[in-house]
Amino acid sequence: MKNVLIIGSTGQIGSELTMELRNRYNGNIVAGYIPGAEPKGDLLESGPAEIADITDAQKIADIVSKYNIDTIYNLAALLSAVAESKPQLAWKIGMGGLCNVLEVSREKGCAVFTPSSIGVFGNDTPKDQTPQDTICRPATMYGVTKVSGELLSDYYHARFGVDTRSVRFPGLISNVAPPGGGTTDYAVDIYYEAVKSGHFSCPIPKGTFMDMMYMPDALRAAIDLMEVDPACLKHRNSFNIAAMSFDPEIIFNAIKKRMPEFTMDYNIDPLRQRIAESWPNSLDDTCAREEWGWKPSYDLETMTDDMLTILKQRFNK
Ligand code: VAH
Repeated sequence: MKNVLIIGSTGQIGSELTMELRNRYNGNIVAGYIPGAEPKGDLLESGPAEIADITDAQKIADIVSKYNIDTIYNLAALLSAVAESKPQLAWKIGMGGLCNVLEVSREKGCAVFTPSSIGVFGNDTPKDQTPQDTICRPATMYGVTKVSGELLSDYYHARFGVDTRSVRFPGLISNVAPPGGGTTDYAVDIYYEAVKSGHFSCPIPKGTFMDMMYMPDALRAAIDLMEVDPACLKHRNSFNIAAMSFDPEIIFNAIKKRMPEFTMDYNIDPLRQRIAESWPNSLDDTCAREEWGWKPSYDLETMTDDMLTILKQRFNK
């Protein structure tokens, strides 16, 4: 029986990952949260929940012991744009928190999934079909925490045998919990505005391509990687995974094809523009495909159909 702790269970990934894990496994799937971000509705009623502040190592250890946790999904992080406004807090949560999770896992024998990001790449990285193994000199604190997290997680595997695994998520698009403070979040906001107001002011310039992925594919990637036989893995922290790459014009036109009245203009956010332009245009995810069978199910067309259908139902449009 699998017992899992999700730290950050009420965030954009955690709110859906926790439910997916509860649907798949019949053990203790514990929703870890912090005060002020309590689980609600199905997330609260469908399984155990505990306050799990990643900066409190003893609390994490107590939860692991109480529920006999064998796997930790560590989703606690400040996203890229917010992290630029609070770099010290981003480091404290991203790296101080990861140190706590890795130490508890070393002592208790837990496997650990900590998402990385295309944010590990910087202006010196090849932008098109970015390789799995390449230069990672990010220009953001978010990227610094993610590349440092990859290195520390690989160290804990090599030095102590902790089963650490990770994927480099592109921008994630979802319709459950809204994202908060990311550079790619325009690709979520555009769908909501198309349905709610019919107009979107885009903070990212035309021609700025970034890798993106629909949340159902992201959840499957995380779970599939954690379930695969470790003997298959040549890499661990962290795998490039990819699904689609687009700029604001392409996603706007995909929506407009379905909603002809939809309009968009640009109101550029210089910070998000600087961050977005430092990230790749597209990733090479051959290693994930070869080592653990990664393959996306959604492309821009099928994601747009699904997002608009769900949001129109939600907002009675
Ligand atoms: C962000 N959504 O924009 C996150 C993600 C690749 C981007 O890490 O910060």
